[in-house]
Amino acid sequence: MTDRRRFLKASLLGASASMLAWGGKLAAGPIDQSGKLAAGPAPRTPPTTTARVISTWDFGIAANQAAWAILGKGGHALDAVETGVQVPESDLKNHSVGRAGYPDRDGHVSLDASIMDADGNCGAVAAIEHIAHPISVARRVMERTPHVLLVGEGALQFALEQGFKKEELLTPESEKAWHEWQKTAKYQPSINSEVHDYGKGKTGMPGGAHNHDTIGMLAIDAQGRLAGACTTSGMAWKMRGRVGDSPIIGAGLYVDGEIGGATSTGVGEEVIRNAGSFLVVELMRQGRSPQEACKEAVMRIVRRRPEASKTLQVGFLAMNRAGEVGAYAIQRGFSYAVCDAKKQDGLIPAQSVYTTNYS
Ligand code: SD4
Repeated sequence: MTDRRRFLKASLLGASASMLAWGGKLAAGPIDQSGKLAAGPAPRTPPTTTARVISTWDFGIAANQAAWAILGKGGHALDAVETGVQVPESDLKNHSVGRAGYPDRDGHVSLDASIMDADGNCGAVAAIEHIAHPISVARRVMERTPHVLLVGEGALQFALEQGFKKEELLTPESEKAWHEWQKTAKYQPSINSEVHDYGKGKTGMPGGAHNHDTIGMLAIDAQGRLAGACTTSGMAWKMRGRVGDSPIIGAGLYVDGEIGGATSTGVGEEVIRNAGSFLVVELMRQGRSPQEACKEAVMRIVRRRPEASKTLQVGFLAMNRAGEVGAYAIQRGFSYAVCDAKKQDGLIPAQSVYTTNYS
């Protein structure tokens, strides 16, 4: 018997032995005997109709309250998340989302955003400039084009065709910070781990703000519908054309109506490498709680790059369709805001791998 035939025989024997151990039945194919699509694995959590919205960081509190104005009246989760994340997009004190975001290394404010509903509908824009609410352009991509993601010039062209206004998003304060940064021109994402301290200078950033932080929001409405949104100006002083995790469906945001949703913040390259939000949702599908799923997704990043992960931040936030919430980060200090009928201004510190910061 040749080596190859011996190998094939051994593999077949191995396969039938494991089938016997399993019960000897073949898994159902995608099409059942009646010609219908066979169902996927059963969701493990029953759906809730208790409306709830959660989002990343302390600026999520105000964003959640805007979303709650819709959810609390029985509105749609998709409308809630779009409206909610528009709050930090408009906030001039927030230098990591929307207008007044810190620019790239060449001085351009370039924004990333994505939105997704429970049925797998999604839309995103990446590296879009001059549009104050990229989340709304992302929704238009979802609803009015056959595409999922538009980038750069094409995204701007589409936004203008849709009636969005072309604006200067670089504020004098952000421009000043950029000039300050140019003195050293060193690209070094800070570990965004403290409560936002706009203007207090704690982080050593010009103006005192972090040089990145994204709002990721997940909502469930009174009809049990899930939706998510994510929007950011990305990493301050990034290379022109750099796109982070936030507009990448499966990285910065993922929603599956049968299971739940997840979103992320932190160094987007690490999230993309690990298809982070998709991973969190898939782990929930396998039966993990949102908390366990976020922790495991964080640990994948840490295990892959143990040394590098000591000096970077990634945080995941998730909610399953039962409305259970979980979060986990590499570094101490990631917080998330929770809002429902009982309490509209909850802010919860997330657990983390490291309890002291390495920066
Ligand atoms: C990015 N994930 O562009 C975003 C930035 C961020 O906390 O969330 N920082 O990589």
